[in-house]
Amino acid sequence: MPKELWNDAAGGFHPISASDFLPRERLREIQLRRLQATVARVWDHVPLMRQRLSACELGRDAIGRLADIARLPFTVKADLRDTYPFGLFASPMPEVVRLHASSGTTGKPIVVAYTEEDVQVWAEAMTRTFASCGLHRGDIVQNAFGYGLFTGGLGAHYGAEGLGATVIPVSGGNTERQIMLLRDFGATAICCTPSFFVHLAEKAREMGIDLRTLPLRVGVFGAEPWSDGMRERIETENGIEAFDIYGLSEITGPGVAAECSEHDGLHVFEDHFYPEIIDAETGLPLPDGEEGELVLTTLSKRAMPMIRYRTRDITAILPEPCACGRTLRRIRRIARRDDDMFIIRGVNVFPSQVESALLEVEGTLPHYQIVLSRQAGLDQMTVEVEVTPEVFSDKVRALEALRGRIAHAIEHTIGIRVGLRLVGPQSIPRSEGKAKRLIDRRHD
Ligand code: DLL
Repeated sequence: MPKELWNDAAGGFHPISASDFLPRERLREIQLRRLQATVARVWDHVPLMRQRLSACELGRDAIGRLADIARLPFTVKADLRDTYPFGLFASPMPEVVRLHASSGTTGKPIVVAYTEEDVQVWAEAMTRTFASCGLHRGDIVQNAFGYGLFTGGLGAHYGAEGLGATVIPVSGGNTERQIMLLRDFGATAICCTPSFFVHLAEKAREMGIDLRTLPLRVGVFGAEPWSDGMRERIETENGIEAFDIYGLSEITGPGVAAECSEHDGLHVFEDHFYPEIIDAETGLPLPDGEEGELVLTTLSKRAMPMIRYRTRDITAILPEPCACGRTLRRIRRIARRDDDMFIIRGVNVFPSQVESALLEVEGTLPHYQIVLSRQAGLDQMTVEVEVTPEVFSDKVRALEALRGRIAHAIEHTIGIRVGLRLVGPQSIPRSEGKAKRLIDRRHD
């Protein structure tokens, strides 16, 4: 096993991580056994799923081999809303020890449930996540993911505890206090959304604190898309190594997939979550390497198993073995969701494309918003982007030159000209959790 995978400060290997290195054949046996049990469980306990399986002429024993998964019906977010709050539970309420909920953007929240075993599996997946990010016993982890109905806070909490690290359960928000704690408690790792970290780092600079001089060495970021350009800025400006972690409430919360030290895709914890990529239009499975919608099936969940859940996150499975030695397959970083896309003058645009373009240009800050509006029946897109204080106080000519460079970068990336508004530092609202990049005023 490569040296960097020994996760104990004393040079030991965290035993939980052994599941990351199983021979593929052994892993597939585990997956098959667990998938069969999961299908039997929903057949026995979830009326909607039984109905769906029957409608596809499938039964309790639908799975003979792993490939049979492609015959199972999909589950979508609307199924969770339609059965709100507890309609998809496969465990009786006395066995449910935890509920979480995700608010989403519209309407009722979706509710997810855990048995005691589910919480244990979640903790294990998050422990493996942190191990994969190079953390170990002896690390001090400032957990700035929100604690509460959001799964980020508690999920990360279990992971750090599982490793035997020291957790600072500060939760989200309260930026100045976060900075004081970072400095005074000497955190070696922080976890939060990438946008919140950018905000925190900026505030620290304002307070005259250079994060590079603190013991902080690792950032574990997730819960929203962030580009490679954003990663580069975060790493170089703050002297940390940034890792991407992925997950969603419906499947468990964070802990579905995580980067390793190679930073080349995220390993899916495939012994608990089965990934497939489908063509979002036809619903047909796509071969490894091709980009499409990620579909996940839980293999160990008891309280609320998910069969072929359509995440709407767009990625591809990277089948090649990873240099880190983990046998778990990887997914490419998730830059976008298919419901993030908007169409402007007939062109499909994702906020992440705008982010990548902006961050190529020197003088911009990683704070931006895309505003869609309608004027005289025509859709308009304006990108508001903050520029550094130096540029902002510069002469009009310098600002105009910068505007030209940004406009060119965006046009080059998305193929159309858009409105641009260069704004001074601090003009764009900061988020304490997931950043809101898109403001759609077309139907106001
Ligand atoms: O965001 C769980 C989480 C917490 C993941 C902390 C990572 C860290 P939800 O609120 O249910 O759960 O949102 C899930 O967020 O379908 C993706 O669209 C997006 N997302 C999560 N992680 C990433 C990531 C949590 N690393 C939704 N990159 C998912 C891009 C991400 N998008």
